[in-house]
Amino acid sequence: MIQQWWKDAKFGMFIHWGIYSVPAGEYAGVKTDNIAEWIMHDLRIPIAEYEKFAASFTGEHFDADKIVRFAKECGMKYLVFTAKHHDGFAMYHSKADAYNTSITPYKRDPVRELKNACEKYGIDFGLYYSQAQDWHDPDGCEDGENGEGKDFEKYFKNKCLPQVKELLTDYAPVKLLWFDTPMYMTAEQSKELKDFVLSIQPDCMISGRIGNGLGDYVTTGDNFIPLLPIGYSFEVPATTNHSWGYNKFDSDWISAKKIIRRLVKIVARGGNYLLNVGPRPDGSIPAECTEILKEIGSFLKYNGDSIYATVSIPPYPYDIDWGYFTYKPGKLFIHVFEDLDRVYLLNIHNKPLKAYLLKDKTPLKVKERCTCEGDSSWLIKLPQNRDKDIDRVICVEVEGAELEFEPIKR
Ligand code: FHN
Repeated sequence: MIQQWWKDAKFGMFIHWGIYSVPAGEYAGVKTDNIAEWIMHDLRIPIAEYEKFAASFTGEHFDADKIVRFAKECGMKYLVFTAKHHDGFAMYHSKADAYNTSITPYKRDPVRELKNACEKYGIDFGLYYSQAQDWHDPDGCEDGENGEGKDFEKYFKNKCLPQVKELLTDYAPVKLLWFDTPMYMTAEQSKELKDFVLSIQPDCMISGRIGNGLGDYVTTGDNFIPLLPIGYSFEVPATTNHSWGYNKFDSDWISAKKIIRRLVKIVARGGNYLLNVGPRPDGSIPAECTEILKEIGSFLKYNGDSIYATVSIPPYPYDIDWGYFTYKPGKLFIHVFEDLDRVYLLNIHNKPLKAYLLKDKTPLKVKERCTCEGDSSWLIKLPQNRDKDIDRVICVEVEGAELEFEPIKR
């Protein structure tokens, strides 16, 4: 069931870390043109060859405490870590399958360390688990294969369920299990998995990609933002460059400006933003990525009230091209992306009581007027954007618990 912590959180950190970070986008002199964590599949690396990457997975700079503290400083409220990705390698000390971090020089258990750090810093802890695709298990699914000669039930019963059980019992409480790529799973199998999770941890939330419509919320396509509020809670999993796992060739980072504006857009439409980082095999996060996250953190430090615990609102009936609205009972936040000197709005039904720039409480005046056409209007003059803010957030305290837009009159 959807939980209030997740509804309020809005912004989380996704971490894709696994032995795919060793080839980091290149194997035997060939670069992959797809996301780096898919290299085994895309370059058809034989299992025995791929297993060798474990020997170079050193993790000496992986510092769970530092990562979680950093996520908190950057305004992220929850964290989802890849406990097992499609390559089948468990990023924790699994008793159900020996193919896990204990066989690396790194040896440690990042799931345990991240869970402890999340507890320490008050970050809600979630785990990613690839429940259908497993390229290491002879019976796991693989994209593009027709499953001939495979016994999915065998993999499901012997690896997937036992590992899910371990994660939910040894690292409890897991607040969110982030399943992915359900592939050919039947409705019965998705249901069995869901019931199994809930029998161990009734409060655990389940991502949309458990398959067959059984998730607690909609997981959108990677990096895809719904155009309008969709009437369901949703989460947009998204990259900071083009890959999830570390790719040494991918330097096309998305700017903090774009990410902040995407966050606002997603939240305005009622969703959560789960933003990825992909550590190197030594556990360090590329500096370009941490710089982006820091900038987002600075924005959220002063403007977080316009993001966290906001609620879904009906779409504003006019197409405004300079920003977005977010809302929580009694407060309308107007996000201004351009250097406007005034904001002029029609058809907001609620009475404005008080207005100010959210970041420093500079008071603003809302001039109310009924237009000659009979529409209600607000005019809010803005000071110069001296700090070149990416998003100037106006908070208008309004009467009424619900935000109401008047329909466009005939
Ligand atoms: O195949 C995976 C991919 O590697 C990555 O984990 C993303 C994250 O949403 N999920 C799948 C593709 O949608």
